[in-house]
Amino acid sequence: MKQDGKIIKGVGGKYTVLCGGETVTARARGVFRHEQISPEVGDNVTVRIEQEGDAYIEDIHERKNLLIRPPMANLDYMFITASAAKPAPILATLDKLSAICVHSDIAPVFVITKCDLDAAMGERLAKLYGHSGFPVFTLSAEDGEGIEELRAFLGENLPGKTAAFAGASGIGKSTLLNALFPELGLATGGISERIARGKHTTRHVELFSALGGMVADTPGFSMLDFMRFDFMTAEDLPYAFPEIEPYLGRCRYTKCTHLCEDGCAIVEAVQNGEIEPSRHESYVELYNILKDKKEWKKVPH
Ligand SMILES: Nc1nc2c(ncn2[C@@H]2O[C@H](COP(=O)(O)OP(=O)(O)OP(=O)(O)O)[C@@H](O)[C@H]2O)c(=O)[nH]1
Ligand SMILES: [Mg+2]
Ligand SMILES: [Zn+2]
Repeated sequence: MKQDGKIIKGVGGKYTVLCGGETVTARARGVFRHEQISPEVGDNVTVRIEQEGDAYIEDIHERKNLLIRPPMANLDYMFITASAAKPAPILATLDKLSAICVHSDIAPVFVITKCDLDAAMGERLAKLYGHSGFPVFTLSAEDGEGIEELRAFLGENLPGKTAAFAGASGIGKSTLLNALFPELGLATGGISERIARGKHTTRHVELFSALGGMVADTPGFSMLDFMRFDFMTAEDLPYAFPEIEPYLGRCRYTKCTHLCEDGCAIVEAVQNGEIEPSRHESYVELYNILKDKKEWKKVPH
């Protein structure tokens, strides 16, 4: 018997596939390994269920997109989550993740948690990312502030779609998902006080059905996770920054790289306060990583 479904979890080569209302535990067929494709959470698949009850993923349907971190396929929304404090937000990481999402046709939404700890930082980040053209939610799972607004956004946008919450370890992704959807009962962890870092409490990506769509909790990033960045070419990069795109074509030199050239419309927009300086700094950092790369190379995973 064959059934179509969606992978909601994958641990140690065993995949949980949601087929209709039922879950099936399936293994991947060996053929995927030869093809260097591995099934990922979010994949739409065909499962073959044998008479003895063993189930195999037989086919992975065409993907809309695929991310390495978090390892997921077919995302529509990414809730890029950062905390106002403990651990402090790292803008370069947030900008990398948003660039990867835009490039992959995933709509980024910024969520700033723990605003009870540092409301001013929450406001600063909201202004920064709001000005850069993204939806932003500031909230606190501790006192409930801002949770209803995010729930309303999800109620409107999640039906029929797949979303993930991603960001550094310890910023409160699982705590927030529990506040939004108490029935999930996700494990949450503390913060190591000495270094103010998370403890990697969430170990696996898992998709949950909610509000007529699907939403994933994901393991927090560590400091090293975003070292590589070869998902696109330097030519693609300006299009991965929505606030830069409107200025393209207005620079003095047609081959402008928008780093610091005279007559660069983007550099001018930074100087005029139209583009946020930290966003341009991230653009420059990513450009320098990508500039020697000639063509897009598929990253094995
Ligand atoms: N003050 C405050 N603390 C919070 C808030 N949200 C979460 N926390 C605390 O932050 C710590 C980490 O929360 P988690 O939800 O486990 O963080 P996570 O992002 O899921 O972490 P990983 O699973 O490691 O990626 C816990 O001690 C939470 O109680 C908040 O809004 N305010
Ligand atoms: Mg977690
Ligand atoms: Zn330019």
